[in-house]
Amino acid sequence: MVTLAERLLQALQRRGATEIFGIPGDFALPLFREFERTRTLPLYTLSHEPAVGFAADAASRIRGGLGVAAVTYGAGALNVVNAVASAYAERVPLVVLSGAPAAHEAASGYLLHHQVKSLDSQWRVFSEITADRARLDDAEAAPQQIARVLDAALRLSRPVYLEIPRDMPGRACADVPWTEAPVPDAEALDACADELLNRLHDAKRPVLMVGVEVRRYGLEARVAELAQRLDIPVVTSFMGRGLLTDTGAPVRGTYLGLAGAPELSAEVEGSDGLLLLGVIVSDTNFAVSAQRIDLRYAIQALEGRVVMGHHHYLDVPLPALVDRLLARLPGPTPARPRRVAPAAAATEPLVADDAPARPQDIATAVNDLMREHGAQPLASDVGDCLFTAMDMDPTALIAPGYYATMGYGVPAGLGLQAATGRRPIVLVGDGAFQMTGWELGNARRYGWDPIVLVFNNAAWEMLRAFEPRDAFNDLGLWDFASMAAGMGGDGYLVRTRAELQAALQTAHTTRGRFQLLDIRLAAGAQSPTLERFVKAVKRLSMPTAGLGKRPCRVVMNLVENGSIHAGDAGAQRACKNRPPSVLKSPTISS
Ligand code: S1T
Ligand code: MG
Repeated sequence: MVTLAERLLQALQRRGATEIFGIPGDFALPLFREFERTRTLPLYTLSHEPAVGFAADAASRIRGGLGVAAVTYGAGALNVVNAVASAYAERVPLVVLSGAPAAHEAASGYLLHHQVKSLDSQWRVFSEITADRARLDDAEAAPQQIARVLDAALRLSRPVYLEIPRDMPGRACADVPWTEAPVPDAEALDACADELLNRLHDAKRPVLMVGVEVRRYGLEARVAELAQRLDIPVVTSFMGRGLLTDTGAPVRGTYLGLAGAPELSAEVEGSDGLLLLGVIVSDTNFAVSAQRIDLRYAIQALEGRVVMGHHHYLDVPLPALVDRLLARLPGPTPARPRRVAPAAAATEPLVADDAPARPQDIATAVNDLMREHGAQPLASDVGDCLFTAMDMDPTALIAPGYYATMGYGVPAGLGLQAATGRRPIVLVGDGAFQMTGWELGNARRYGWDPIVLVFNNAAWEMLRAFEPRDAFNDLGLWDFASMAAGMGGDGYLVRTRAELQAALQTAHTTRGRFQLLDIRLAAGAQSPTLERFVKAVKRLSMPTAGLGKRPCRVVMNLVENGSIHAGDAGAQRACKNRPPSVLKSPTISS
């Protein structure tokens, strides 16, 4: 007899899952017992459910396919909600398996432990943060339900939820069918591909920007080839940083608006044919633009739709679109050789002296390490560590760049190593480490040995940067270096650049134990990218009410001294009778 749990595990494995992260509870014990009996997928238990969700998310992001988080009903499942919400926002096919009361318990008439307002409360919470759901309370219906829900996760690249009453895992169950994705309309696909290529052909300054869907649908190699054949400038979105790294595609860099390289930002914002391929149109990707990008003239291919001007093509899966475009484009000819990826910006090696370590020194030290020993995957938390990652050489990077939840970095590093066997470098601030850094205590029993760089500035610096006067963003100094040994790793107290270089070299050569560099940063020390980001956000948030009625000369001064920026609607109104060139924002230098 093959049990329902075994069928579920086989179906997960067929759809790319390579492990399960979880924390059991009495409502989930029969399910976890089946995990252990069948050994279809390795089970990694962690210490707190947010980390279970983040690790499963990271496993999916780095290798493709489904990530799997298994939790108990109520206290466990509701603890993982933030990680699932992050996966929803960032398009990650994460599968949540939750234990639940057995049929006879649900019918007992008692209020059950772990229950909230009603037995369905949890189901309703997850209906808001998942693309599909099923309660596996009927072994006959279970195979179809499992197939429908898991295939929705992959097709939509979103989290899904399976609730498994504890009297069900051991029930006999038939095999889970494999459902083929619906075939899109060929004629509509052709019309869409033709119009898209015509628009790019007619544009004087076309640009290709790639985003997270390119990785979620496993398209990096094909999109790299498309970039070659289109022969136009290629950039990544902020969230898409690290995409196409291993493909040799000629990616020029990451678009960061006013917080990034001015010439790259100008090329993107000045494009009259901006192709957004799998790019989430979010504030973190576009809000700090000097020149507001008029998306009406962009070509947006996202969530199975393509929008060009007023034309909407509604059923265009990204893989099918990319294949249609490739079929229409001849490969590079000898006359037009393939573009090569620009070499990473040559940064001078770290000066290993007694100067205090700064965020940009961490970027330089990591670049030195990767240039000497090869690229390493990065798992980054939210905070200045993620802005600092923008100055690291392009390499595989996983981070919640849009939903922007803290606590992701360390569990994501563990999930990355569990799923791929590759040793990650984890970038995490002291505030985020306080949330989930303790999961490192689980590394030893699974043989994981990430290198963890703690940006220890004793503050929620990203918030303090906007309101330096507030005391509530100061955290006091925690001695993380001393805590490492108690969790089974090695800790290094790093204050200077010489200590940073030495500790990173030692960490690199030490395997089998996690390595934690507690890098003490001066109060207020910020990466150049965060500095530019803060300046840009402050400039964009300047109150400009009534500006349209001010004399253009006055407005030009405000724009020239950086108080407001050229794209502001009020500024444009004030100078509507003057040539557009009179309003020119100064480029921001750090
Ligand atoms: N809680 C959670 C779970 N996620 C968040 N993003 C926040 C709160 C708000 C928040 C930020 S950035 C930030 C907070 C509290 C400070 C991060 O501090 P730390 O990890 O020490 O990094 P750094 O000092 O480099 O800033 C987001 C942007 O709203
Ligand atoms: Mg901090």
